[in-house]
Amino acid sequence: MNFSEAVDALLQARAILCSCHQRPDADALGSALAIARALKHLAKDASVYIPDPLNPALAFLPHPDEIQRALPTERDFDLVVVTDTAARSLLPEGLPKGVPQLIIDHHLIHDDFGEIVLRDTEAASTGEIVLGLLDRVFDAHLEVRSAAPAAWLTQDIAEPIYAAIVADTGGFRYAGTKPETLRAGARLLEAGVDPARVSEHLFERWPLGRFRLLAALLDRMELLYGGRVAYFEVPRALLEAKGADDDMLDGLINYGRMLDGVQLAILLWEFETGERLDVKLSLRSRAEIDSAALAATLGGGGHRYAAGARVRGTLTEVRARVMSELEEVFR
Ligand SMILES: [Mn+2]
Repeated sequence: MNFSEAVDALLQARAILCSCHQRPDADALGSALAIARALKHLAKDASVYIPDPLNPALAFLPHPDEIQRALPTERDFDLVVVTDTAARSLLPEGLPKGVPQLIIDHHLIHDDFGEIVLRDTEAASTGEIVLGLLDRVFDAHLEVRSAAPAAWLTQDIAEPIYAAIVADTGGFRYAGTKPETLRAGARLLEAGVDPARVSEHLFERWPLGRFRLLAALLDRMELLYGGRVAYFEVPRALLEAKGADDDMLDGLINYGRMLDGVQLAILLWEFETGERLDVKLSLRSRAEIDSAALAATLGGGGHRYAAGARVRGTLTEVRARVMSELEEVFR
């Protein structure tokens, strides 16, 4: 992976807008927050722009008040940094036009978009790439200006990066967790991160609606192909009945993959887009099943063991499409 273009772009830009994909998760948001904070340490004018409502579970990350929901129209940006985003269609609304974009990402399947692309499909998280990038930015900066702070990795930069890594590796458990991942984790703890605080916020502070939703989900699980596929379907009415929202569904699909013998877990849910209901597809796999390839047949993408898509159509229509793709894989 060649960092130099990204390093140059960050060092040369004066006003930088940091953003990430719609409905940000900890990896996307943590990465964007860390970059913005680090750039401020370099006396850059850095802003974080996230127009979507924030998942309350991520509000513990440092400086949530710095996240802007609307773009200041009078500002001119030299660079837009977009983290953890594989497709142009996942970009947030309202990014400034005509400004070069630096994309930092680790997804296997992706659109070719952005003027500068820093992509490592081997990285377990975007956060890990960001840590390597910021090291190089500060190294390069030190070469030109001796007054730069030597210890750039302060606690408020380390914590969002740690949250990004922990979330995307399921707490250093998933495939993709490498020696470097754990070394990065150790370094972030040395920088002052409290690991119990981060994992408590990410994994253990469920709203009641999420518990009720999980119970309903497990109750409705269908096992297909002799128990190799766990299938979940969530109509909008179910979310509403349980007092849950889309954010609370995040990660619940993992329960399908926990069942012994399951190679692929599938979750379909009705997603409100504003003007209509679309269907979101979430996939988790193990062993020889390639989630990203399966999601790609429905216009989505992701990683080998975790992928998704957003599909236009009714739940019944999308289910039929998914079932016929499954036939190809499992028959
Ligand atoms: Mn990610």
